[in-house]
Amino acid sequence: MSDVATAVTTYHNYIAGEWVAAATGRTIENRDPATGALIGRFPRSDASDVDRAVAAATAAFDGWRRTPAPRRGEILYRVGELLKERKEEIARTLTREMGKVLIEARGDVQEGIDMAYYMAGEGRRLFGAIVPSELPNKAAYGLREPLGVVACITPWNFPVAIPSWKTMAALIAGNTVILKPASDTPLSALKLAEVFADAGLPPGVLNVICGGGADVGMPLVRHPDVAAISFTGSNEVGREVNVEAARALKRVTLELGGKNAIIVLDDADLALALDGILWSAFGTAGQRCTACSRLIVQRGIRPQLEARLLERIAGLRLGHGLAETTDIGPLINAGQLRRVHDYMDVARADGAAILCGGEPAADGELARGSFFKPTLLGGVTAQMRVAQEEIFGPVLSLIEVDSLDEAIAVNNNTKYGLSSSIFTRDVNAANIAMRELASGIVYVNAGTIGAEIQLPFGGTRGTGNGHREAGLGALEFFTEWKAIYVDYSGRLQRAQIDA
Ligand code: UN1
Repeated sequence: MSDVATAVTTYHNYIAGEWVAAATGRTIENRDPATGALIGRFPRSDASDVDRAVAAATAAFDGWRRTPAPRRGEILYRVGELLKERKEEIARTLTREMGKVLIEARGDVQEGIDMAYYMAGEGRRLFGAIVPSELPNKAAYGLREPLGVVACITPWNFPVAIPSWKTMAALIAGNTVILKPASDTPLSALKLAEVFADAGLPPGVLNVICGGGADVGMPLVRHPDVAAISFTGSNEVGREVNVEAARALKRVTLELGGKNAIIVLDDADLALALDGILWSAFGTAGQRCTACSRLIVQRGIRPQLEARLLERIAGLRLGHGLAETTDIGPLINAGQLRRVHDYMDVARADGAAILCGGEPAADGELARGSFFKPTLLGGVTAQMRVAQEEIFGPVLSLIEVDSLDEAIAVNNNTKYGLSSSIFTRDVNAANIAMRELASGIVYVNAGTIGAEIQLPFGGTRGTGNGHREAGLGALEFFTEWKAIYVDYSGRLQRAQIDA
């Protein structure tokens, strides 16, 4: 997969329905993380491109908010249909620029399709509230209204799904949108924009600007004509976004990762638990906010579980995500590879043991990419840094506990609260866990990944700021309430006084 002979495409931003270069003409390279091959050049945009996109979205807002929501929904339905037609092609692009294996890339696009259909249906619901008035001959109801121009700032780990969650919810509610995809995965977002354009979305309603966080993200957050920001990314950047937005009283939703755990009790179905652990810890090379990075195991089952897990990990094959034989693709870039590798020193210094993996994989073809061997750390205790900090790689920490109560306490003892899971056959234990696990998502007898779009997605504590994406939670974020009173009594009726 050499890039020497192939012509390299230069891609453009999507503003006001046109494909345009960055005002400065500057570009950023995007490379395949498995091979280093050049995929294309993308605009290195800055604040002037942001101004242009915000102006386009502002100009489009009145037309879009006045478009009946069922019509908006029909466009989203067509987006779903077109994504379905182009699923394979977009999934392959996604794997090339992000690295995840093809079946997962198809799942990523499928999540966009699911969201398109779900939000298309919302076009005929967008339920408000009709309530009785305390006065006779008076109507009282609440309507959802769009916020205006909203910014969606998205990460590289779900290059189609997360932009879809955010933009589709914003659009069905009548907002116009600026999408800033991660610099590592701009092409998937531009493909999504193409689909929106082909589905008949009017110019300016969705705009996509490529570029970095400092050059594009922050100018968007600060822009006076941007009403709200939906951000998924790191905890550190999320805090900055929140502080900047607070200065202008802007609404912000943050999704900032996790330190998710699977609990395995002594009575668990071991084979099922192993499947769930493998999929959750090493799927997407551990680069999901929902990835399982802590395995909390009851003492009795620990030796057997550990031995069988090591056997299963030894069978995982690293490689290019497009190869059918690959179980684990590369990490997103060399920086992330270094970061994950550095955590091995942290683990050792804290007294954990590296039971397998623990280093980059650089045999043969793998040397060209950012591959890290699937890693199991043993002897981990709840307070160690590897049990507290989000690593975002194929690294799983095994923590032994005595009881369900201890397992729950360990699970809840991190600054994050996105997803947690328990494997047990004991219905009482499962119900106690559902009540006590302090996270936005809880699974019973399934791993920590695989949330479906019709339920709220998000977490407690450091995972975010209390909002939820997807499901109805998304509409709460992207709409504002308007309360309407219609008095048809023909006289002045004073609430609280004449009632
Ligand atoms: C993320 O990692 O940010 O539940 C999103 C899951 C996917 C979404 C993950 N449906 O793992």
